[in-house]
Amino acid sequence: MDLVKVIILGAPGVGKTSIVQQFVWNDFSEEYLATEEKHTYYPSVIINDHLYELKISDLPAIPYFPANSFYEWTEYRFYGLRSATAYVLVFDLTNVDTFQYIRTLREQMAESRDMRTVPLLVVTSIISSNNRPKYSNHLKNRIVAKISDHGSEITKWPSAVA
Ligand SMILES: Nc1nc2c(ncn2[C@@H]2O[C@H](COP(=O)(O)OP(=O)(O)OP(=O)(O)O)[C@@H](O)[C@H]2O)c(=O)[nH]1
Ligand SMILES: [Mg+2]
Repeated sequence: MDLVKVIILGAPGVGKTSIVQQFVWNDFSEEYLATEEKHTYYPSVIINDHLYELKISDLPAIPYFPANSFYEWTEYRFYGLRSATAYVLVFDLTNVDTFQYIRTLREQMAESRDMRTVPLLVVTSIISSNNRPKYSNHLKNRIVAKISDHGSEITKWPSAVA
């Protein structure tokens, strides 16, 4: 059985834990409990008749991606940041700083390890506008264009702006 190590990253409060718990438990809580230590989930999925065991790591927001194994050991021991099979980068569509945050992380990752064969998904949430932000198509297109430039893809586009 293949073990797929997935790490969820993003600025504080963008909905990382909510996305993981929705996926693993089909559950959502409006209560905000900041993640203060690593939580690991082990769901299994069957895709094309093949069984994969996922190891999903939900981490507290990290200020930077470790440039090498020395920094990983000293700053983020046991997070497994540099050995993940895939990354999910989460940002809040209503807060452009959170997009800048994952953009910087993505650049640090690319400097730190060869990302050519490492899947990276960008996922967006809408946290701070009661789920009903007034987004112009112009802003939406700019964000999509930025993500495309970055070689990533949107996996979940909130219906409120679709
Ligand atoms: N309106 C709305 N609220 C959301 C959504 N996703 C998460 N939230 C809420 O936003 C708050 C933060 O969500 P978390 O999942 O804890 O965010 P996080 O990124 O894990 O936060 P940290 O662990 O502190 O980095 C919680 O109160 C959630 O209920 C969403 O898609 N829409
Ligand atoms: Mg969290």
